[in-house]
Amino acid sequence: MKTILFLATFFISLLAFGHHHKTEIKVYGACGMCETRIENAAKSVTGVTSADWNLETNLLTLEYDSEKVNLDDVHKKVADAGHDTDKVDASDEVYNELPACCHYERPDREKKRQTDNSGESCCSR
Ligand SMILES: [Cu+2]
Repeated sequence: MKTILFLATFFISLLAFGHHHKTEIKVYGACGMCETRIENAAKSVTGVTSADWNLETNLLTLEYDSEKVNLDDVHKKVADAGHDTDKVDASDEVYNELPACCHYERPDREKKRQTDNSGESCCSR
């Protein structure tokens, strides 16, 4: 039911806005600081009009002009900022430079990771 509603909303917004698209991509993060970082990275792509990341679902809701935006660029920008997406992984260097509270769990990389926090985030609200 939720899916149907979501799809209906999606198609209606396509009709209403033409090149104005809305989509959700998965982006991994851990706290409010991550949220700001992720949203700013996404919005730095020309043509992205709105970016809203949800800490609980890890979904980044994007509104963008499909004539100007290649979604791959958004994935790359977000990964450059240190956050894995469902398409592009952040580099270990950038990830390691994030504040400790932002060290979200990386499902594929857990084995590689040797350091620090137990998974509790220090700055979540
Ligand atoms: Cu964070």
